[in-house]
Formats: sequence, structure tokens, C-alpha cells
Amino acid sequence: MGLLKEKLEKELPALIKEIREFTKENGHKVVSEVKLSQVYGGLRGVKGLVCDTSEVPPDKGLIIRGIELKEITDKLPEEIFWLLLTGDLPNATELKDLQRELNERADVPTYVWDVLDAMPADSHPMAMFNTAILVMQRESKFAKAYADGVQKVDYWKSTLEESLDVIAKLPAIGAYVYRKRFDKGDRIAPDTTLDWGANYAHMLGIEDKDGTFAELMQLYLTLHCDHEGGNVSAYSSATISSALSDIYYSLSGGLNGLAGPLHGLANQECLKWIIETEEKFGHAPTPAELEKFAWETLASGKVVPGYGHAVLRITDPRYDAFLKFGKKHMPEDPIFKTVSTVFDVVPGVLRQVKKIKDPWPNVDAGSGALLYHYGMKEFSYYTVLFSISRALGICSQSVIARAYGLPIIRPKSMPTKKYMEMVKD
Ligand code: HAX
Repeated sequence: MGLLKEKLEKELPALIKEIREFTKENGHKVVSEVKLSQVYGGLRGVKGLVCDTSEVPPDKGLIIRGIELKEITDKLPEEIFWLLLTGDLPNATELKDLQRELNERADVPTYVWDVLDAMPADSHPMAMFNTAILVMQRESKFAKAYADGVQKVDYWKSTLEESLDVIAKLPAIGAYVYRKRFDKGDRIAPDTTLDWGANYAHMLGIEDKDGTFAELMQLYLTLHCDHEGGNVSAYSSATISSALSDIYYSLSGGLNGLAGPLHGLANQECLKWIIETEEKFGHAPTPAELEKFAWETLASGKVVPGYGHAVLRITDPRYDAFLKFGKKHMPEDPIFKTVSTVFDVVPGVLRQVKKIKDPWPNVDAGSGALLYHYGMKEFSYYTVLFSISRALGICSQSVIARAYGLPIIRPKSMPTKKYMEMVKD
């Protein structure tokens, strides 16, 4: 058994006992109320979920297990995975043990390559990536344990096992989707001496003479790992998982939500928007030209991608971290410079639109420009990178939900007519 499972086995029982007592004693207390505008407004702000891996205060941004993101941007993604699950950062021995476990589980079944090879050449990389996860469902350790009659208190154990299995394989799958979909040549064998993110960078096959692309992958995979429980991908996954569907079903389901332009696909849309400005004006756009283009985008009924957020009301600290990386490694890159100019201009435009609650950049506003700099110019691939990282949070949340014994998710819906009657009184 790995040290991660050992730690969780030791620490979870006391926590579960505490939660049981807490909910038993306080179950009747009101923690949120719902207005009709929220019912018809995506349940924004309604407190009705529990997520112990991370939280997103509107004025601070992502906090993982009590630690603000800006304090841990130098950590490896696998360290963050340990943190998400346990509440502590791993020591050197624990990290090494987790890396050993991931290496041992990294072999991808051959049929995954066959399925990807059989998909139409113009398939979206996200459709390829999510199909690869789903097709591995036959490997599910939870489904097997459930069929064998495992007790509810032990559900989390096989969920952790299969989470490790799938997380270990995602870099190779993601890298193959890139190489296959964009004709980059044969699959590159993994290098097991590297950490999870650096190995991914290696298998992508992007030229990286000074090692800074691997550094960017580490940062990318760390920054996108989790964003509390109510975002589309995490919430969709949690709902699927609550029906006791296994990780292969719930992770691919949640990541299908990430593939939407209002969620993870915004990183693809955002760079496209920036490149469009260059094409339209024939040169790196000036602030005045960008302002004009932003107004034109709004007038055409489209959103300005990479700006705004359902929860945040400040510049996303994940955007700040990417900006810092860009300033250090590519300050003169023209696309990166445009990203900075967009940041100077767009909030001022969006602030003038009354209905927009958050005019500030989110995580997707700058990441694409950094990838572009290293020659990864295939926009439609960017959400796959996001997905590999987000799997860390989604899997952690699933393991914890199973450990807490949370029931099937089933909020109540009502017809419009009933709401009309309800508010009459
Ligand atoms: N450009 C234009 N209009 C915007 C906008 C933007 N960047 N941000 C919000 N609005 C609009 C909304 O579309 C909405 O308009 P309608 O009422 O006409 O539908 C109105 O302003 C109110 O929206 P809000 O309350 O401020 O924001 P929401 O919580 O409804 O939506 C979104 C949050 C992130 C979906 C929204 O800000 C948006 O569409 N942004 C652009 C797309 C984007 O960057 N998405 C990625 C978000 C981060 C993420 O999840 N990454 O994965």
C-alpha cells in the first residue's frame, strides 16, 4: 500500500466522526436561502454543497486546504494532489512514494491507442481525451469492488486506487492526443526518471532547450487543479459520482463540461480572440484598437473570453501567476505583450457594462499566449492541458465524498407555474 492511502486510512476516521457529530447536532440550522432570481440564475451564490479540498473567496481566489495559491505555485502538481486529498503537503519520502505509485500505474492499455486512432481526423482533442478516459471504464477497481459487495465505509479505497490509476495515465494519453491529432509524429515513450508534469512535457515533444517549457507545464498543471465544488466540471463529476458511477464515468462526464466555451474552452477562445485582433489590424493592436475590438465583440452578442467569473471579483491569482511567468521568460513576445495590453484595456470596457459583475481576467486570459510562445499553436488542444490538471481536483473530491459517505445528489426542481403560485403568496 502507498503512503498516501496509509495516511488517509489513519486520518479519515476521526474526521468522519467529527463531521457525523457536527451534522447530527446542527442539521436543522439554516445556512443559505434561495431567491427566485437564483433559481433562474444558475443557483449563483446558493450554499448547498460541501467541498473540503479548496475554496474560492470572491476577494482572494483559489485557496487550497487553507493555503493561498500564490504561496504554492512552485509546487509540483503531484504535491498538490497530496495536499488536496490530505490537507498537508507531502514530505520528501511521501512525494517520492506517490511518484513511484504513479510511475507503476502509468502504462496505458493498447486498446486506448486503437480507439484514438479510429476517431475521425477532425475530432476535437477534448472529445478524444474524454473518450480515452471513458473507454478505460472496464479497468474500474471501484466497479469491481462494488460488484463483489464492498462495504460503504470502504468505497473510498477503491475510488482512490482507480483515481491513481487514471491520473497516472493522463499525461501519456494527453500527449498522444496532441501528437496524433496534429500530426506531430509517433508516440514518445515516457521517461520515468521525470516527475509527472515534466514527463508530460517530454511526451508532448515540444522543443525545450532551456527546460522552461517543462517549468510552464508544472505551473499549468498546478494552477488548474481545483476550484471548489460548484464549477461545472467539479459539480457534474460529483453528481455522476454520487450515483456510485466509477471514476472513469464521472471524470469524463465532468470534463465534458470543461469542454464548454464558458468554462475550460475559454482558454482556446481567448487566444483566438487575441490573434484575431492582430489579423484585423495587421499589427500588434494599440490600446485604442483593442478597446474598439472589445466593444465590437460585445455588440455582436459574444463574450470577451478570459474575462469575468461566476464567483471571483478580483484579478484571478492564477492569471497573475501566468503573467509573472510570461514577464520572466518572454517579456518581448508580441502575443504575450498583447495579453498585457488587453489586461490594461478590457476591464475598463467591461466595467461600463452594468450587468457584468466581474470585469477582471480569469485563469484563461493569459495561459494560451504562453503555450503559443513555445510553439504549441493548436488552440483546440489547450483545454486538454486544463483537464489533466483538473483531474487532480475532481478525483480528490470524489474520494472525499465517498469517504464522507455523501448520498446521491438530488436537488428539487419545480415547474415555473409552481414558482409563480409560490411567490403570489
Ligand atoms: N464578456 C461579455 N459579457 C459578459 C462577460 C464577458 N467576459 N462576463 C459576463 N458577461 C455577461 C454575461 O454573459 C451575462 O449576460 P446575460 O445576462 O445577457 O446572459 C451578464 O454579463 C452577467 O454575467 P455575470 O453574472 O457577470 O457572470 P456569470 O456568472 O453569469 O458568468 C462567466 C460567468 C465566466 C460564464 C462569464 O463571465 C463569461 O462568459 N466570461 C467569458 C468566458 C470565460 O472566460 N469563461 C471562463 C471562466 C473561468 C473558467 O471557468 N475557466 O474554466
